Amino acid sequence: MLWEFSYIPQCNLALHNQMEILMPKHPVSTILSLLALSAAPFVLSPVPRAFAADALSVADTDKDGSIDKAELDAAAGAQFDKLDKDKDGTLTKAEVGKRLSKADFAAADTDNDKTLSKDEYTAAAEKDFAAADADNDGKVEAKELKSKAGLALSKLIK
Ligand SMILES: [Ca+2]
Ligand SMILES: [Ca+2]
Ligand SMILES: [Ca+2]
Ligand SMILES: [Ca+2]
Repeated sequence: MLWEFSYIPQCNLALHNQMEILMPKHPVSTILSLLALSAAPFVLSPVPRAFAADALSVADTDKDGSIDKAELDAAAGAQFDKLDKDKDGTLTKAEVGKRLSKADFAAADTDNDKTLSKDEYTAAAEKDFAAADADNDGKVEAKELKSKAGLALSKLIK
């Protein structure tokens, strides 16, 4: 049985769909061990929600259930420092990884030097923040974090 799932790390969309059909037929323990084997948590659907919840728990320092502008800037700055592995004060595309698409990285790189300064990184997070703040109250709450812009924001602050 196991060999059928040995391709999970390279899982494509078709295989993913196929797996969702197959999985309920297997006992939970089997599914869990397969998940551990796969080492590819992004393949499974609950992840975006977890991402949003994590972003809130990381950024919401006053624990009021939402991220305000000050919390955003602090979280984006902290995340920038964490991502800046070589500590040169800028982020290359490699350091940013998949948190920004190529196009979004280029859009954030306003001085076009192929790296993001902390200001550029924070500005990109603020742009996502404004887009995610659907009710325009200056705060992004859990529900707003689950939107497309909210998920983009989550990737930049956690
Ligand atoms: Ca807060
Ligand atoms: Ca760097
Ligand atoms: Ca730049
Ligand atoms: Ca809001």
